[in-house]
Amino acid sequence: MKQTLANLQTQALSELNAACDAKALEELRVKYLGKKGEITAVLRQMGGLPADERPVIGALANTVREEIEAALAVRSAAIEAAALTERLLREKLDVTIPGTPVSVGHRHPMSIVLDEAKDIFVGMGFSIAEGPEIEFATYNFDKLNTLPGHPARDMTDTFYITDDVLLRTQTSPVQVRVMESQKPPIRIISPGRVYRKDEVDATHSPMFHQIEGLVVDKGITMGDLKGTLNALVHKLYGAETNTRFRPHHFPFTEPSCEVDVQCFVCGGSGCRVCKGEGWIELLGAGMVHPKVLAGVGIDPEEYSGFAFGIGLERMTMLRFGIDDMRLLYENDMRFLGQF
Ligand code: 2U9
Repeated sequence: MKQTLANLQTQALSELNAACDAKALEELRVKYLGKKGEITAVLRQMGGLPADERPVIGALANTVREEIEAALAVRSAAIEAAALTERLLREKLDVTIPGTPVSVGHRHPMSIVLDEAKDIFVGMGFSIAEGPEIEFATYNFDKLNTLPGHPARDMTDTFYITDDVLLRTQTSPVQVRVMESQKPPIRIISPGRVYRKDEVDATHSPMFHQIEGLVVDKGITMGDLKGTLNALVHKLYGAETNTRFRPHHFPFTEPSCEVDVQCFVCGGSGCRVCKGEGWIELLGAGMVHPKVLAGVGIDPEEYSGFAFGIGLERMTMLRFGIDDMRLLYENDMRFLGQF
């Protein structure tokens, strides 16, 4: 029986060394160490041995079992290591292959120009004010010296919700609300959406955006207005750009003006962008009407102020050379992706 066990060990170790995968190893484990395996078979025959030989054979059988278990573990580790090496060689990772591009969005051209304008005004000490797009007619018109009967109040120009409530036609009611709640000095810009009953074409839309500004303090003059707006134009279109202040009329400012910039494309000689004029109309402005100041409880004898209004769409179109306003609203990524 000793010989049988010795033969079993030799045979098992040689078969284990020849095994080349986990499945073959498991079959060998069952064959030699399993419940119906070879070692168990030897132990079963021990009943027929003389009593003094049994412990000797039992101990030998255990030793053989341990040897086979140890060899199994060694072989199993070797097979696993070989499999890992083979896998690492097969699954080479090429870190130089370009990744899948992630498409990153960016700001709308109007947001780019708005952010730029905000930076310029904040740099000059202005704060940014906002207010409701649905307004009372009093705030949109009466408090801005635009009294009943004025053509701007007409049903054909303004979106009325009721007789007294409307979609604001300008952001000026925001400035009125600020003046009612804050004492001068006031330096604010109010960017936002406004609504007018205009037919859609290349330069009109029933919804567009304005940036309006207001400064109220003691001793504010037309010189402050010109200095501030010239600073804006120089930052936007270059320090060499000339401006032209033409007299105009607005009910809420007196005196009022329109401000043109010398064409930054042709330098004033006349081209497609300035339509041969040499000048481009950019914004409207003026000294806040004394009646508007008095209406919000600011004494026009003590304080004066200037105000201005710019169309953001117009600013954006001039800035990027866009010739049709509708392109700004269509969300066509082929167009928007260019800015
Ligand atoms: C208060 C007093 C006065 C705001 C002003 C303009 C001139 C102006 C237009 C520019 C192009 C509107 O977007 S547009 O169509 N705006 O010309 N706006 S002065 O004056 C104010 C505002 C608030 C209390």
